[in-house]
Amino acid sequence: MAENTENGVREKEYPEEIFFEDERYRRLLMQYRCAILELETKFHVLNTEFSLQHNRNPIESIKTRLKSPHSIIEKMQRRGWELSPENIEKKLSDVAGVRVICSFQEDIYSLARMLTQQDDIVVVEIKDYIASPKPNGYRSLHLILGIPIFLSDGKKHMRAEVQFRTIAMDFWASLEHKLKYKQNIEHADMIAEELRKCADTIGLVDVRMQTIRKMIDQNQWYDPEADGPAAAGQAWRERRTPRSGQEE
Ligand code: 0O2
Repeated sequence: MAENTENGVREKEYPEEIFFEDERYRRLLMQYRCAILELETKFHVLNTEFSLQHNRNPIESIKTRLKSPHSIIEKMQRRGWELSPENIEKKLSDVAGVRVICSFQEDIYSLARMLTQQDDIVVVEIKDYIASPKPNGYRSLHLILGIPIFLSDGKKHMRAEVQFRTIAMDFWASLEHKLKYKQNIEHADMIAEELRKCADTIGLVDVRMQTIRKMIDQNQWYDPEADGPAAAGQAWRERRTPRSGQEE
């Protein structure tokens, strides 16, 4: 879009406006909003049923976000993709995002399994950064899903990203996010290394806390030092369904 200035006409882009002015972009964002609503409802239903069966809530909190027009444009430009509603749908998996925070890793996998077994959900991709943390220590289970939304003119599948984290992993990720986006930070390498060490500690503590909960639930003593916290973690990983195991 051209902008008039005292010096004449200067070219200035206002690409974000297209998301508010162009009906096709407005409709697309509305559809992603609907996908978020569908997912949120599914998680509330799962949480309600689980809490009746197990007498506790697996979900501590749910955060949702629709990627901003600015971030959509920035990502499309960065990847060299032409901006169009069709391309956004085809190329981006994270316009609709839902983050589910749980107390225990085991609950993350239970919820992921219960969700992905629903027959209207399409599993596009699973990235298990809990089993295989990123080199910086980042831990989280990411699912890219196709979610049906039901509109006046029919059904449509929208892609959405679900991130599952424990409370501790979420705490870590929010601090690490600050490091990533803060400019000119001194001792960045040393801070990154300290963060990575904290991520490892958090991973171990998450598993130990889970073992303690099991001891309380089952009224049984299990010596964490005997097999180590890693063994406790391994046990629940092996119990995972073939479906999620195969897709990693
Ligand atoms: P925001 O603002 O949270 O949306 P892609 O999604 O294809 O661009 P990638 O790396 O293949 O890239 O996807 P991945 O690994 O699934 O990560 C996507 C999102 O996970 C990120 O979205 C973050 O939310 C989160 N994430 C991934 N790695 C890290 C990490 O090392 N630290 C933190 N704090 N978060 C991470 P965005 O788009 O970066 O940001």
